[in-house]
Amino acid sequence: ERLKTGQVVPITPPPTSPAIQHRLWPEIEKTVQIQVSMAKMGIGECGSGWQLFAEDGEMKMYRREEEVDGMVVDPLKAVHIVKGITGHEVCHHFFNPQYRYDWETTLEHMTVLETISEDTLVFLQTHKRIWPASQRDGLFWSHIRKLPNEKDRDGPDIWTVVNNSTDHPDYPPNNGKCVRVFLTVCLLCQTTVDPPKEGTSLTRDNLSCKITYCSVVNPGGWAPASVLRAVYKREYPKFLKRFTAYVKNQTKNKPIMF
Ligand code: 16C
Repeated sequence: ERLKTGQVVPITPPPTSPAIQHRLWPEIEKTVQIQVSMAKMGIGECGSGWQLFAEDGEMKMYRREEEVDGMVVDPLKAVHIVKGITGHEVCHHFFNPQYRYDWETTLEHMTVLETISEDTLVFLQTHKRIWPASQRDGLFWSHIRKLPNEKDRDGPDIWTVVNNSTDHPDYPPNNGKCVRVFLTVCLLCQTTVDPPKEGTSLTRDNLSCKITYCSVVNPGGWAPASVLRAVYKREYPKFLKRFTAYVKNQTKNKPIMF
């Protein structure tokens, strides 16, 4: 249809999320772009010495040993392939607070401090204490997003959740019994559909989800390096196995959420 004289044509498309009005938005946007592009890089591509430290079936976990001011801040990158679920379902269960106590075993307490929009929340979490260190808490924004599938335009969308530490005037760090950790986490999920045979309908048996989980946690204060490395070597595999099993179980008799 031809434009009429004087008709106003919008230059930019309408915003997809009301979160863009928020003071944190520029940081959220930039962090999501960086984290997603890093998560998409293969293990070999980074050229920075990822070492495999845990493996179980399709799940592989890599780390780089790094320290900042004598504190262990080893970046982690994990990849997993899970059958029967979609990337949207994985991200939905990772992002939404209503499921968190079901799968997050290190958690003592969780509060949503702010709802920026339906796709962006600010969380305060306290975690279980690891002897002999002080108990930790974390304050972070969390953002869930659907990304276009550039390699297969007709294929399912890619989904991501990015969590990144922030501050809040009412909850300053290291104010009570907890030491504040600093975290940057990216969960990136890509669904593959194996087309059903002609005349049969699509079921969960036709789905598989490639999950990439990247995390950097700075303990924020003294914690013995050996204890810390022993804890994450145990806790990260436990988390990814338990969380993905949880999503499979939650979705098994439900309609597929693409
Ligand atoms: O990404 C995950 N969960 C998200 C939603 O909760 C979110 C949370 C990240 C938590 C980051 C770790 C906070 C410190 C926890 C202290 C560990 C307690 C262990 C208790 C064991 C009885 O993004 C999944 C997170 C999976 C967590 C794995 C554990 C990582 C340990 C890293 C070392 C932290 C330093 C602790 C210093 C004493």
